[in-house]
Amino acid sequence: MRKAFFTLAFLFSVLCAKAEDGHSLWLRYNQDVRHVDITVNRDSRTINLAVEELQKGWKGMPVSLVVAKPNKKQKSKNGKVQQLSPDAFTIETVNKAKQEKHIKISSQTDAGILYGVFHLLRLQQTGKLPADMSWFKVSESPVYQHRILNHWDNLDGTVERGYAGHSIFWHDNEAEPTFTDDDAKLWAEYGRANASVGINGTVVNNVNASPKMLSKPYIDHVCKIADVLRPYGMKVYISINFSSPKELGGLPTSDPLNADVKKWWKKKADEIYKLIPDFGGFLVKANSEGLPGPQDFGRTHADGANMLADVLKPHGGIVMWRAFVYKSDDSDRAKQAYQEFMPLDGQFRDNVIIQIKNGPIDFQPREPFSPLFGALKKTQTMIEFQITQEYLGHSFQLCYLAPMWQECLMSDTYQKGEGTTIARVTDGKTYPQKYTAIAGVANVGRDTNWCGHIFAQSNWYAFGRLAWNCNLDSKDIAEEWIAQTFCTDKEFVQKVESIMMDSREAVVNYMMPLGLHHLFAWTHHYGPEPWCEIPGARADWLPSYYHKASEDGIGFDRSSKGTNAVSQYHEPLSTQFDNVSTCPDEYLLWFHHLPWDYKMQNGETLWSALCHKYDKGVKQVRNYQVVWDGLEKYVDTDRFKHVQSKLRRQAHDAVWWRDACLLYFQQYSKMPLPSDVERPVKDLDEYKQIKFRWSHHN
Ligand code: BDP
Repeated sequence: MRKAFFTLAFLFSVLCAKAEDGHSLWLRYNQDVRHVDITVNRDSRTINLAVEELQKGWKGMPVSLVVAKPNKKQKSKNGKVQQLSPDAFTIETVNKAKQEKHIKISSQTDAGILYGVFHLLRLQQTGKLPADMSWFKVSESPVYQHRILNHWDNLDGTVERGYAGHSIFWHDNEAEPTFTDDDAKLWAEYGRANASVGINGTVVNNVNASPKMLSKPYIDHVCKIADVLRPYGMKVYISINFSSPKELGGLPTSDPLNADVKKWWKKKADEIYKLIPDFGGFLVKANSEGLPGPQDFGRTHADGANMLADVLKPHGGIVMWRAFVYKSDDSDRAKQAYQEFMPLDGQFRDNVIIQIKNGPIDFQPREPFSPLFGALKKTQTMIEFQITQEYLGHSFQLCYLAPMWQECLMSDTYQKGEGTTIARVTDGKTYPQKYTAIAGVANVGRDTNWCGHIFAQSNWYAFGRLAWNCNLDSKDIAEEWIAQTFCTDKEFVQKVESIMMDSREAVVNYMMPLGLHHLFAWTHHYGPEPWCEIPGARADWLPSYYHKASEDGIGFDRSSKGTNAVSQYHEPLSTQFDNVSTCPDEYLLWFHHLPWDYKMQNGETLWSALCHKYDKGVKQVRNYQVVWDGLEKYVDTDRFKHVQSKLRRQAHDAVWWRDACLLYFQQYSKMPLPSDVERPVKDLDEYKQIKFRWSHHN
């Protein structure tokens, strides 16, 4: 083994000067300088980064980083040769008589070494390393091969549904993309943060893609981004516009079966791979919300996806084809993705993955899982979560999303009997998948603290951790994040963790409890507008399509007596959801339209239950304010005040949600508020006048 020594008197001044503005994320190492010997058996930019990281943070015994080919003869218990992920790593203490005692981090790849280093540092930062390291050994291997952030970044620098400032990738100069040294530095910091949680891919532009993305200057720019991110183990991907051959290439059509169109895409793919040999592939939103797609030419999603897959295949690229499709007709939007994709099962190439949002509608605070996951058997699927809080309070509100993602990943689809959870149908264990992947819509922007709200960082962090290991517990992830982002004090960790774990349920309660969905204000999706009417707007973009409140009751009847969306789920779920007495309360008004005086399991009326849920949500947030105020001594002033003021706004807006929704629905229920529910301070018309404050800073 080639031995190289690195002197580790590391300068922490740069890191620390900025530490408490949130820019350092969860990568805030303790500040004392140590000297540790590090040996490596390979020289590469990634290995150098791994070494640098240890220099910044490691305070234990010497470390050796060993990239080694896997031992082919290594068999698992059942006698089969184990297929180790290239990203897998082992950390173990080498305790041999003839060698200096040290920690060895080994992997097949440089990226695996970097993940191992971050893991070791995480264990140290969270106080999880044993006091006696003599017999320490841990091995890790990711569940999904591709762990990808989707940036909805426009080429003019704006970010669709972004609440943390402008794009880190694009400036407001559409003619020619430019970048500065500061941008490259930011991309490197972004790469480092992603590597620290195992995220290994990024889609750098919006799914609502401009054809311009495929023009030379933009591809060159992506090449620059790829060069910076590569050492961090990250691949870049782009979203493409399906009519690029026509819009950009000047062809008369973009029909995927047209020979010239195929040729155009092939040339484009070759051009991209010439510059970026490890380019990841394309993300495609087609025939969705007005975007072009193969159906414009009488072709299917499979025709479109396969044509692109064929041009990427020789280069090893993949197509992530989104299932977020719904037509403007009077059918139930929640059923449409299933209806469009089921007939195509088995028709997609092996380098196409269908990217499905967790719920059948659209990233609502709570949805049942999309039935498409349990349906497709001969088609590779992946899940798309939304990290950016479009529907969960933007960057104004503290809402830790991991419990929601875990709820979805652990949902049983019953696709192949009990235990076929979403995690297991997307990780290739139920039906084989050549490629496995998971995507999260990023919440990252140019704000100093990256995400607009310090606690929104936890969602970036948790997405990465769950993408690496979807079996991790969201509570453990929260604790890890708190310990690294703030401090390891027990009282602090426990109290903040209880706020975080409660926070998604609180948002559901004060926004849309009991299965209500899409009560959001037109376009910005922040405040309540159950009354919203826009002349000429698509019915399924208006809240009344979803809540269907009238004097006879509230809720969307998706039971067998209604749209029969329940039939898209396997048994026993189908019957469970169909039957109002077995349908879980949290999905009640998702699947059923019920009278206001409907008797709930606990004996109260539906109206009373709804009021209590809304009121509870407000109380939950007020409690966060009290708990946070009691934790001042543990947090630096800037971050303490930042969170305090965000919570103030959250409490204010939770009241807005509760009062506006209850007053609106009360017009139909015509029932009084229960005596223990706080009274509104304004009348409905006043709530209707409230305009959303756009600035993402308080
Ligand atoms: C919706 C967003 C819209 C996105 C769309 C999508 O409001 O901005 O373009 O999802 O996922 O939730 O394509």
